[in-house]
Amino acid sequence: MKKTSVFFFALIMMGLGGRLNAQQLILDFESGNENIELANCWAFGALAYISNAALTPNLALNGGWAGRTKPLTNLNQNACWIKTPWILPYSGNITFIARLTAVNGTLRGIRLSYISYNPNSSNSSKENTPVEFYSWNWPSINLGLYTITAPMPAAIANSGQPYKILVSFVGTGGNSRALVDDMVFPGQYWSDPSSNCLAQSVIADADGDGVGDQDDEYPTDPFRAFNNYYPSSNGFATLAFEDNWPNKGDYDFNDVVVDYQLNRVTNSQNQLVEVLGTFVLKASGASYKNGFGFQLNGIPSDKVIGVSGTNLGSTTYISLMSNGLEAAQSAANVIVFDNFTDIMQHPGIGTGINTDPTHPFVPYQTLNVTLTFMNDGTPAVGGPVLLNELPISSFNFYIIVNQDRGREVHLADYVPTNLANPAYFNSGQDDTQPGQGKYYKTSNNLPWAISLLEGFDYPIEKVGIDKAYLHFVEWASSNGELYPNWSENDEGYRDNTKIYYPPSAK
Ligand SMILES: [Ca+2]
Ligand SMILES: [Ca+2]
Ligand SMILES: [Ca+2]
Ligand SMILES: [Ca+2]
Repeated sequence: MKKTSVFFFALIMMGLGGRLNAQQLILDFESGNENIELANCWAFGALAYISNAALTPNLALNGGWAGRTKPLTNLNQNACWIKTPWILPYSGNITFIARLTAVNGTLRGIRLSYISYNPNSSNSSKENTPVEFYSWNWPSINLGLYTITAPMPAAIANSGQPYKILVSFVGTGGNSRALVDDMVFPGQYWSDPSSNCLAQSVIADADGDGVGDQDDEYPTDPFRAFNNYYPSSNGFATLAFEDNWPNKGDYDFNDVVVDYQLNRVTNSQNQLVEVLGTFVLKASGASYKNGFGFQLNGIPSDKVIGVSGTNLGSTTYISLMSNGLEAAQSAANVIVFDNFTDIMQHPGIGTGINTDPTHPFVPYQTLNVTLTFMNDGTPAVGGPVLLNELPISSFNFYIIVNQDRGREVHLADYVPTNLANPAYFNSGQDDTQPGQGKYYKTSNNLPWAISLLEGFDYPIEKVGIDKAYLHFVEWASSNGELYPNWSENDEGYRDNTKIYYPPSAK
């Protein structure tokens, strides 16, 4: 076994053209056996390996072996030739050395052509017709050693597409042959010896970011590759808050209702480029002026370049840093809006917006918020953030009640920010117990905020959620084990007379 492995390793290393490095293919004939090169997709027409020992001493080229054509008796480029394997050509010079075997003949020359790959060809080699790009003739019929230098054509260099290079030897008159050695081709080996020497598959990648066009959701943008939507590319989740915290109050969960969709845009290295947050303001059954935002748990503020699209009207209770994040916070905090009623106007009757079916419906308003993590490939001063460092669970949403910055209301068991006022904890019905990881829950584990994946038909004004949703308390107090579908419209789950349905849903 071991011997076989070593043999195949040697075969591969030598067979890819005698020697191989990442930048070029080399054919120096030193294997002494053309079958080795043939097995690795080189091809030869009327040309054989010949050892220096078999040549008269003044004809020897470099090393122990060279290639020798048959007598060059016509101008047909398909008579005597060498053809490379499929390569991805790089820019640079094709070089080799050559000399004639005798001083006879009228004309001797070398022609170089490239052959493009056609995977759909009926021809088993999948080769298109050769295109000549270089022609050189011996200046006179002599035995001198010539170095041939031909630039890789710009049309194929660095194209990322597979080509072969065809080197043809031509002549008229006489019977001298050509000797050739030390051939160098700039490019990357791209044949597949295990598949009839066809080209390896090529994945089109127009922007060169390493993500193929088929998978790249930004195929012409090298700095972006993927969208990562929550809850889906065309879906919204819903946040609903009760603003009487730390008291249960009317517990109607309609004091701030916001639909949201997040898109964490990443590049080919799974680094966050930006977070696009779409927030649809739907209802605020509140007399308070409530704000809304979120903390990125575990993400320091210096990892964010900037924030745009927020609505921070005229109030002054929020202080921002130059990057648009809230000041005096150790983790990144985005205040999306500081006063709901600046954005959706109260209809002029009753206490709330879109929570009383007898009052006028106020059209929803949408805020598109962008958090920028990288600008044209450059991260913020704090360095890049990987997608898995910002799971959806690290979005820590909260409201700020009535412009009292310290009075934050978060989802159950989400931590307060640095600016929360600890005096509120364990007052009213709040039973926050940091030592147990318990936050924003009553002693009975009831929350003050919920996030629902598939939307939420919230209660009408001042009707407790437990009266509208008949299994809410069992669900919440069991930490979600009982009635996981409590919010669905199943028989016996809701009292529809206590739920607000917007006019379009009626
Ligand atoms: Ca790409
Ligand atoms: Ca891209
Ligand atoms: Ca309420
Ligand atoms: Ca309310």
